Amino acid sequence: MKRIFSLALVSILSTSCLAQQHPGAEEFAARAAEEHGLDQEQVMVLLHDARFKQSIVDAISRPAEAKPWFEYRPIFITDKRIRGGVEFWRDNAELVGQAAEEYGVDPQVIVAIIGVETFYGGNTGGYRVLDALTTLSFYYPNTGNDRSDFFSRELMQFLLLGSEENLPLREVTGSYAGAMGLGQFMPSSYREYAVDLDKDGRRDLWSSMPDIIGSVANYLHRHGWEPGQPVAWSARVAQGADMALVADRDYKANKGLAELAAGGFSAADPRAADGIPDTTLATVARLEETDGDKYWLTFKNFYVITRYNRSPLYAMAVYELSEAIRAGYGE
Ligand SMILES: [Ca+2]
Repeated sequence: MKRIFSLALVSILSTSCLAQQHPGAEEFAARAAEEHGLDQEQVMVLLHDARFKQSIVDAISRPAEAKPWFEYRPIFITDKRIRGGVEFWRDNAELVGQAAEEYGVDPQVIVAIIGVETFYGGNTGGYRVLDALTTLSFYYPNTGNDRSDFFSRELMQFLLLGSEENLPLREVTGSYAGAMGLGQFMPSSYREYAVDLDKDGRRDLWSSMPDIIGSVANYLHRHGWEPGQPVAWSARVAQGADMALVADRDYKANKGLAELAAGGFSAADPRAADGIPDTTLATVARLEETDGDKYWLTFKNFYVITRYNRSPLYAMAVYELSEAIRAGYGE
């Protein structure tokens, strides 16, 4: 009886000691073992090496996407980023062309995503991914939108990715949210969508340009990109337009252009609609300019960009940058 009691006591002490390290870490490690067959002890040892970072908590508390469009746009649509995109495309013309062809994606959009995400590799993030995902799994700040479950799942995916890709989990760096490489793939996306385009047996999103470009193209392809189809049109809004047609959180293109026109939203430049059937599906996005709201008809391709990042500001920045790069490249 005495022995059982003391064993139980030791167990409680060790649990509370580890729990102080990272609250929930032990339960997480148990789940890693139970659901994914990972070694529970090894997971605990790894999590012991993870550091809580206040700077990560601060960063997730003030995302760029909380800004209005007129403040968000100038961060990404700059001459420097447009020129950088044209240069990146020229430097990697063959690969970009090959990936666009192979995955059925418009080349300028592949380039623009890498431009918005990391300035063509100039800034892939200096946080240890292990610290980022641990901090956001176990210490998610009270922002009214608790995403700790999401990050906890990504932390699990990160561990699985480590064994699959032979990644040094204590060294890999990325964004404050744990996104990795030139295309800023979260671990789950890395596992699901990254490709080994140079066929060297590894998916390397930091230093293999074929893998990087191919993976972004594959991501767009797998989410339903329609090559050569429209992304977004500036909209003309009729008097008394039906504001219930304006999308809020979900930008799925789910109404025909004719139906949207009947509701008061049509292409500001009618030439944009040349050759596009009025049954083509779209929705309406609203973006805040300095002089008031501006409306856009957005298509399936716009929705696909929101699969990369949910924010319509992000999707519009990628689209505008892609068009400017295309003009600069002379396509
Ligand atoms: Ca490779």
